[in-house]
Amino acid sequence: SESCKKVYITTPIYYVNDIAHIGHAYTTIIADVLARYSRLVGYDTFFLTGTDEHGQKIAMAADKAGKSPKEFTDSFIDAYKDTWKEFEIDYSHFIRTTDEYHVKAIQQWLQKLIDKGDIYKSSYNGWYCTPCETFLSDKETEGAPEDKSQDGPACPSCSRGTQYIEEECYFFKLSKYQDRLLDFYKSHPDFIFPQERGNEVVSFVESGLKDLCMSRTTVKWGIPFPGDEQHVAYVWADALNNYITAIGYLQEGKQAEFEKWWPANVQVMGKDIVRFHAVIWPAFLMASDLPLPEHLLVHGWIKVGDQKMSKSLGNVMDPRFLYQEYGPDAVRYFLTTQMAITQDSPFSLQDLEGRINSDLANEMGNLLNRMVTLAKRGGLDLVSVPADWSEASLKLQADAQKMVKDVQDYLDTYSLHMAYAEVKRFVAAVNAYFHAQEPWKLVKSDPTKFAEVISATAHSLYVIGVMYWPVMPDKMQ
Ligand code: ME8
Repeated sequence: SESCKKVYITTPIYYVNDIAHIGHAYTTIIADVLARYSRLVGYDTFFLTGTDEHGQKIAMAADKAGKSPKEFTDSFIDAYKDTWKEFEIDYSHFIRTTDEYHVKAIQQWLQKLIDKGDIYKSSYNGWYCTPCETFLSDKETEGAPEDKSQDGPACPSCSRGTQYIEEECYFFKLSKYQDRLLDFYKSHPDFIFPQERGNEVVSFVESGLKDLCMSRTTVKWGIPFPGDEQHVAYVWADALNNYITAIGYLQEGKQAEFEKWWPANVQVMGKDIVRFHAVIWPAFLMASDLPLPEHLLVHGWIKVGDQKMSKSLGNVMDPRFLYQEYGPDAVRYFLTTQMAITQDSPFSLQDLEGRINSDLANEMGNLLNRMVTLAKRGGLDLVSVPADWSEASLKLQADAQKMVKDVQDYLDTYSLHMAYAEVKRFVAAVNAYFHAQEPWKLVKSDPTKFAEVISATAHSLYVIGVMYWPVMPDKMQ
């Protein structure tokens, strides 16, 4: 039955060269809202998040801090977990790519693809962006300098300089999967939300895929390649597979668990990494004879001015400050209901405070307080269901039912801000109802009618509390 349906939701695994910032919190909160909603509906839900700990970028940051890479990444894990706890992130499992089960499974997976002939040894030369851990395509390196010791062309994703690398490496036959990928996009038009992001992916794949370098010899911090320890796995080959190793892939005694959860129903991420998830990841899965995820939910960037908020740009907001200043629920409310997932959105404390004051305090909080205060004044301890509902109350009830349906429809297509705009609209409708009924007059003149108005208002607030619970689990409880 529907209620037995399973739902598997993931976030990206974040690089641990620092503590989490609000961009990471944004993605993780969106995923948590979806996971809580899914549990609320009654689905059997698994929610995965974690950390991406290998690769050149982490190794360089560790070096700078004078620590070994593992000591370095270890030093951030508690802070990550504490931040998620503070923000009421109720994940089912937290994966670290340094976890032994993951390392072993990746080595087995690489061997599987080597045996199949989808991974072969050759050599690579080209430009590399370390902050993004990305090889630039031919098109992206047009106009590269003759002198390879200089910084190369700007990375198309982060705009920073790239470095020339030339080394022996193992390749994955990505080009082999080009046609199958294009067929898949065509037959699954709702694979990527929002659809525009899907169009970009299709034209990228249509422009031609080259085989992907899967190993590095000049980087030491990574998973050793099976049978060739000079090489470590390219960090994305290691990282993307976390989504399957976390639920038991290639681990003894875990086949049933793996088959229960895979494929993922929705994988949440920022638009910076959509190419990895919409091209490389499905190709890996095809090569492994595994089904593809149902949906990728791709959100825009949180910006400061017109720049992306990012650790390497040094303009990040610390979620711990927001937690202390505003508490988790208000921040979750702001991030998931006031920012359109489809767009880049500026983040400002002024906007956040504005929403707290108007939506949460004035509209919802005041309504609740006034209702409770009046109920007490009228001696009502228990909100009972009256024998007769007035026309206005019945209208409010119909409105509540429509709101619930609309929220479900929007959430089914991951339009969080549209969904919660419906709840907000209903809060306004309850306010209008409450004021029009003038219960402060009825409390003396007509106790029966008074009890009915309080009951309708209280029931409406209950519905609002349930619908907002995935967003504000603490306050709504
Ligand atoms: O890319 N606005 O890790 P990462 C919105 N390890 N979201 C933002 C953001 C911003 N300003 N900044 C970061 C990696 N994010 C890889 C992923 S997955 C197999 C490997 C969020 O630490 C957003 O979800 O750079 C983005 O995709 C992610 O953090 C990148 O995190």
